Amino acid sequence: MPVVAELFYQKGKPIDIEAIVSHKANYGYIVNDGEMLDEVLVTFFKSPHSFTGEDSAEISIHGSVYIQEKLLQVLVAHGCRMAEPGEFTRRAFINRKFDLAQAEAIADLISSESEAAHRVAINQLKGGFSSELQLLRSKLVEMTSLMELELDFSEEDVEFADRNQLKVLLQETIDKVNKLKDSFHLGNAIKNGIPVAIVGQTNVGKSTLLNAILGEDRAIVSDIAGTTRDTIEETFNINGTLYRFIDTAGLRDTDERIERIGIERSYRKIAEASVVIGMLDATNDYESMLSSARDILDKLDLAHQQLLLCINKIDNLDDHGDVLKGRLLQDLNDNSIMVVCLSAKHNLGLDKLYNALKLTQPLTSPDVTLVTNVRHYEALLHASNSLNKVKEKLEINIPTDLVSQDLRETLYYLGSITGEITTDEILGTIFSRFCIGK
Ligand SMILES: Nc1nc2c(ncn2[C@@H]2O[C@H](COP(=O)(O)OP(=O)(O)OP(=O)(O)O)[C@@H](O)[C@H]2O)c(=O)[nH]1
Ligand SMILES: [Mg+2]
Repeated sequence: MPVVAELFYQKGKPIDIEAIVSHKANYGYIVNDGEMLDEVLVTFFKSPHSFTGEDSAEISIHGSVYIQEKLLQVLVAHGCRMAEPGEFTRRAFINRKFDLAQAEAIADLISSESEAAHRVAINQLKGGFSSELQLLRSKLVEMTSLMELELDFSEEDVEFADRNQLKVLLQETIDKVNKLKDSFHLGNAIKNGIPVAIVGQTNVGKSTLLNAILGEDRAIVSDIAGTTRDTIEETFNINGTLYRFIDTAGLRDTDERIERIGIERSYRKIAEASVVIGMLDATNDYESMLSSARDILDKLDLAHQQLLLCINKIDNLDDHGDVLKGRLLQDLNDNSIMVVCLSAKHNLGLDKLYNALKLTQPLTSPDVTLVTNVRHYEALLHASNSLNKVKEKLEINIPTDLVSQDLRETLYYLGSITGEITTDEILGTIFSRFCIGK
């Protein structure tokens, strides 16, 4: 702030630092060595009412690259330095403007690519996740302190913590931690795109579909069976939800070594996907379509994955695939499977595919806390393990001091999410991922 005040002139003289009013845009000039550099607006933010909690100043200048560079030079010559990546947010965290999970939400907010990812980041920024963790921690602290009090009186053999009450509280905490931990699957999908694998036999039109969705010629399409060898992944935002579409090598028996590696990858992608688009070719005979659908179905874990069958190339049929769809649904006899008829090549029926995709996703309300950060997920995983150890030990009446050690461990992991317990190294890794100026 003093450096800016020194360079900032109003009505021919430097601004009086004592007279600065916080949060007010001031019109004037930047003057260096008696020369005017630009006409500017400067806003001062006095501590503690600023983003970082420290005194700060923002200068609005004209958009010339020359002015930007010159101003930076002048500021540096007067004792300023460039901020490190994430330094503003790091300072704000250190000055307790928000906790670590909220600081990380800022990075997520900046990089959010869809409405859903944005919503999750905003919720985390507002402190939704943090307050849930806070609640868990305070319950655990209460439990731990009761147990540790017992230790002080261990010779007298008293139990301050009612064991049954403790067990109930413990189960509640385990359930809550597990719920948060399990939300990572969806949270991560929302942040990085819900993985949708496009699979099926060769030449059914998988790559054509990927291109149709993206609206560009991303994957090579040809009538030669086995065109796609490696998987191709692209994210695409459909109606506010980010999907990660994965085009895969067509499934068939082959002696070709490279193609076989590609097919193995296809199977891996099927296993990783939340949604599997099983492509079928309407110009193939019905029996081979049905057996292909069954083959794909066999590879899925329907408790965690959704199958969406696409009957492609309906431009070759008079009824747009209605009869085929009816027969398939009847023969597969599984009402969790959706069937859509389309022509990827002629852009027919894509809207039906998008509607079906939307139905594959569990609805999330804005209030539901989703874990989207790998670091948080790992901490919750550790916390869950320690809590399970506490539970086992309580059940077999292991001495209090050993149980409370596991509780302390749980507190440590939960605290590491919000930054109550952190090391410089952890902070360094987190903030180095931010861009400069954030
Ligand atoms: N008539 C018609 N032809 C299509 C349609 N979709 C794809 N094709 C054609 O089918 C052939 C195979 O398409 P691809 O997209 O390469 O098929 P693929 O499933 O990716 O094949 P592999 O990569 O070999 O597994 C190409 O000649 C496409 O033009 C469609 O909706 N209608
Ligand atoms: Mg292909």
